[in-house]
Amino acid sequence: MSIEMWGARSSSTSLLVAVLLVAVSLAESTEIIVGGTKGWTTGFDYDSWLTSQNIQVRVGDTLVFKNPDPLTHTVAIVGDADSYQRCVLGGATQITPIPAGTNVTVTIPATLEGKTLYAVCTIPGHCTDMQKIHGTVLAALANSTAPPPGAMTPGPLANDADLNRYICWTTAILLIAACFWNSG
Ligand SMILES: [Cu+2]
Repeated sequence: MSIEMWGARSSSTSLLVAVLLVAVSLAESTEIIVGGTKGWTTGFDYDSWLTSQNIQVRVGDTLVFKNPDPLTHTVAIVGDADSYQRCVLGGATQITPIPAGTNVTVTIPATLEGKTLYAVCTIPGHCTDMQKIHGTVLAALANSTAPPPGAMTPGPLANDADLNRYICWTTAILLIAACFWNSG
């Protein structure tokens, strides 16, 4: 009886660990909708927005640029602060058009770790109308918070039902043991 019980408990613990691993791996990369409900458009101060939302941009995160307008925007990368400030877009790279009503997703590469991402719209007049965003790229969240693959990790009881079942079985076993002890 007790072997069966521990078997059952161990499989529910494994399930819990698996669920936790999935949760941790999901938490490691964040999807950031640039501008929130505003989307990626002109006349909105993205740099103030990023600061006010206290958003941290990390390697592996995805930035979603949603075009809410009936015209095409782009998202492009400029390499330095001066070009970004003055909207000098001649050296812009990775220029990706975002047709009306569509989205473009940019995944932050590891090469940007510790550097500043400068993203702009290259449609004439849009960068100078504040359609640009910049922020320092932080390292991805450490994997060390998750147990290494295959590691045996003692987990807490999955939930109250498991705890109740555990207490129930333990009590039953003790009662039966006490009966045998008394009858013997
Ligand atoms: Cu634009």
